[in-house]
Amino acid sequence: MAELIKNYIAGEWVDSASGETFESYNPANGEVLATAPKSTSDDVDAAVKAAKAAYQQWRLTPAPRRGEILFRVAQILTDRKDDLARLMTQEMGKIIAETRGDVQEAIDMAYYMGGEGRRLMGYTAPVEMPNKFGMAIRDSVGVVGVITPWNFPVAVPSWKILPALIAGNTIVWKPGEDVPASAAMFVKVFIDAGLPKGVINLVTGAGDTGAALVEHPGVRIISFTGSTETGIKVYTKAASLGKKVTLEMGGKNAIIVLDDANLDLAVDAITWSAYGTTGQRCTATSRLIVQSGIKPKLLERLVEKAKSLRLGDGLDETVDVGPLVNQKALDKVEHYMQVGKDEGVTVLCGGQRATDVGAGFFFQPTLLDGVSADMRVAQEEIFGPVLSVIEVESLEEAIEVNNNVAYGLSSSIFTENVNAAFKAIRDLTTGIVYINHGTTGAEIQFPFGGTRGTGNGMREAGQAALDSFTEWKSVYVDYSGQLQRAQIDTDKVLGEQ
Ligand code: UN1
Repeated sequence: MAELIKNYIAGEWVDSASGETFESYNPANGEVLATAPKSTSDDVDAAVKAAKAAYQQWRLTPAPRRGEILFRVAQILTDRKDDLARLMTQEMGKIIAETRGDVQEAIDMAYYMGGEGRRLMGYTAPVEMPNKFGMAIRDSVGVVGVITPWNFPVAVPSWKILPALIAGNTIVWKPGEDVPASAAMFVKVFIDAGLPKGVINLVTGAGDTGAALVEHPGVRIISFTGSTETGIKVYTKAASLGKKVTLEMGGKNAIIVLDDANLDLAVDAITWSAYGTTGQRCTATSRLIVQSGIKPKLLERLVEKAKSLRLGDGLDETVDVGPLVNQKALDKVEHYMQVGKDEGVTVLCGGQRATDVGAGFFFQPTLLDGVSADMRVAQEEIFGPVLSVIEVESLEEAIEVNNNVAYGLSSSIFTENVNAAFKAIRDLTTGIVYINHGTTGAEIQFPFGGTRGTGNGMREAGQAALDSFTEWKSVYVDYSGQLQRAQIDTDKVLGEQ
């Protein structure tokens, strides 16, 4: 029977004021999994009020105490990892090994940010006047609006919620509409870890619920992960209201393979970066930029590997690739197959819906050859198991092709030549660069995010995450007990030296 999900506002599980609901489905078989509130601007308003009320106490809770709650979040997530992973696989389709990894990222982030409770480093610097002390400290901001997608139902929200909490902010979270049950189970972890009422609030719904959050005057920061199209709308609206925004949006990530690459390593990395999570990661590899000498051998191995992948329900531990998330995602991938054919590409394998694995939204792992760098299949985000092969002659050409897209999240190069590797590190213009590793698998202690259409210059994870959720407060303490005015104000030093 479908689970009944509720919003979580001011420490209570509640229905939408409108009483309206929507359903989430298992993309592997079409079964209804959960019914959740279709939240209105009234629900968002109630959640923001609760978060505002809770903020006054939470910001004054010593950060090490806040950190202890985050450590408990990590422990409870560890205990519930498998239950949560199973629910996530049922709700959005990726295989159980990947949903376990998704929860593990949240565990890692909870420990990392819990530790920040005893750091949250600011700095001191010398000041111009005698008997005066200066320091810069990180301050909390207020209510943070968190808007997240369905492809990482726990990891991506954790990258936003955990640093926001350790910094002393409170949260209103609107999760992806495909994953309300996973979101509710994640919120339960915070409740059981002892987070005070109102510090985290959940409102489920679709785009209009997110829009109400962006527009609400009580929300000071918006942290958004999703499509570039929606992200830019969020940015525009939030900017007009003077809000701080962190955006993580699309990708068109490439792996470059030079002639001297280790073929076995490259084949494995390309397969999992392109077809893992059914290609539905913002870090997924969707372009293979390959030097002509190694191309025939590499493609032969990749086709063999792609054909050997087992599609099916992600709860089956022997399955390699789950379904796409919903009908819309399937329609988009099918549309791009037509675009590719019209552009004259050759389908080396896959290219269509997989109908032999039940009624789910399965699509065959697909390899497209004969792609030129400016074709739409090489430029636009498809968000499915589709890899476009672009042939190049040199490292320089490979780097130019890599950089010449509207996105800039992740890139990778396979080479045994240290000079080529370091030139790539210098010249690839993405936020993340891998050497002899696929484009996925970022760790939480380093900044995560991208250039160009992928982001707005902010980063998640690592120390950089704190910049999204804090404001700097510069503090000057004059302990001279004397009349003295700063040089900058008067252009001459007054008072006793
Ligand atoms: C995403 O696709 O939105 O680097 C996040 C990775 C994962 C996170 C991906 N750690 O692939």
